[in-house]
Amino acid sequence: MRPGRIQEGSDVKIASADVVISSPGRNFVTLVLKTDDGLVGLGDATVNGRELAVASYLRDHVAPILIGRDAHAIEDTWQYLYRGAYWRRGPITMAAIAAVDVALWDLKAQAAGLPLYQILGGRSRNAIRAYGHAYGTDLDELTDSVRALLEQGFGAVRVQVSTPGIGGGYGVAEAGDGGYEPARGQRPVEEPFDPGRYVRSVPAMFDKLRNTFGPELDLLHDVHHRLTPIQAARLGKSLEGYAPYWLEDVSPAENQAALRLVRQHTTVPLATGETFNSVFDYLQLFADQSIDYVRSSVTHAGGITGLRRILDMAAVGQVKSAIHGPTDVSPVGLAAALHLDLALHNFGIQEFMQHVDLTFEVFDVGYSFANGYFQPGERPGLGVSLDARAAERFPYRAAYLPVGRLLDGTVHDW
Ligand code: CS2
Ligand code: MG
Repeated sequence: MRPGRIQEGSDVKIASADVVISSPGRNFVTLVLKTDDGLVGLGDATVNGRELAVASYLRDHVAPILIGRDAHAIEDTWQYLYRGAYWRRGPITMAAIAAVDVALWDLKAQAAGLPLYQILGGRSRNAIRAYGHAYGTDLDELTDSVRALLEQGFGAVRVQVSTPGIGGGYGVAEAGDGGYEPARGQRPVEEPFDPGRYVRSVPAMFDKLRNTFGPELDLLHDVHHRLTPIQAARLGKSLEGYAPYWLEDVSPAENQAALRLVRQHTTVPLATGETFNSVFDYLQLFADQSIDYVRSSVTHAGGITGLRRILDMAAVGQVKSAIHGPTDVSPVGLAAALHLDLALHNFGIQEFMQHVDLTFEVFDVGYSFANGYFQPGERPGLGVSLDARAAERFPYRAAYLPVGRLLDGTVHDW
């Protein structure tokens, strides 16, 4: 064997790598890998609002060097794309690597004739607990929205309400709009934010919900990166009596030291990481024990291989998973999360935002949800297939996430 060249391996090769961009309800980028023995593996590469950048990365720079590679060499291919690019990390690169990684895991599990969770170590639990999303423009609307989720069987609910006097508010649908997680329009819409009013309004929301629903219901809240560390610390302290399940993304966490400050002031559990894409984004957070939940998605954190690396490191400090599951992660990305959720030891909870019916005209899924819990299903591999003909009926539509502004017009984190 010549040094530096891997010659051993399986004789199953990657025969083709195609990128499908479709918009059944919202934009999705899907990588379709085929092997020379006829299997088809899928990977999600959707980066909300920047979809075409990942599609080009895959089509122009990854597909040509994947063809002919050993389809079973998952770790080697991950390292080949990560180290081989020289330019490491970042959401576009890591979503592209994730798509390849998940498609290869899908192929390997199909080749074994097993659902993916079986080759990730098998079941560590019977079912996967998920949280749903409730919201309202006022507290009465929010209460009705929570009630509707309780009827669907959820025992954990993310709660978001418009800030009085400002309107809008992260995670709240505007009247008639139908969507509370918008990516819409040829240009971003702009939304106002006022930290003072927001921080004063959140305890009132928790007060109402605890009084209405009692102590058993798990209540989660997403701050969406909008506060300074000291504002976040104050918010956390003011909520302790209501025992939130967590506060998410209290401040922009690319400054990892910010969460150390928040942690010193409050015992409210903290979750972060949906915008992270590498284990290196978490090093200080783990060393400081500043967080309780890892929010990265399979899709944006380098696939099953990348996310598992993060979650194994998290486990050392008893930090648990809370895999990101917004609707901008496709059913392929969600399925990958569910297989990992079932196999992980340090599972915490899974986010479930619920894709619209149109999405399932393109993606046929084997996972299911009932009474607050998911099952990834027993189909071989990920258990998801893509109808390429149907995908053609839903061409890409430019759609952007909103931009936040303070009341004086300063651009703020959205
Ligand atoms: C949100 C996300 O799921 C969440 O917790 O923060 O929905 C996020 O806003 C989107 O993924 C942005 O594309
Ligand atoms: Mg979030």
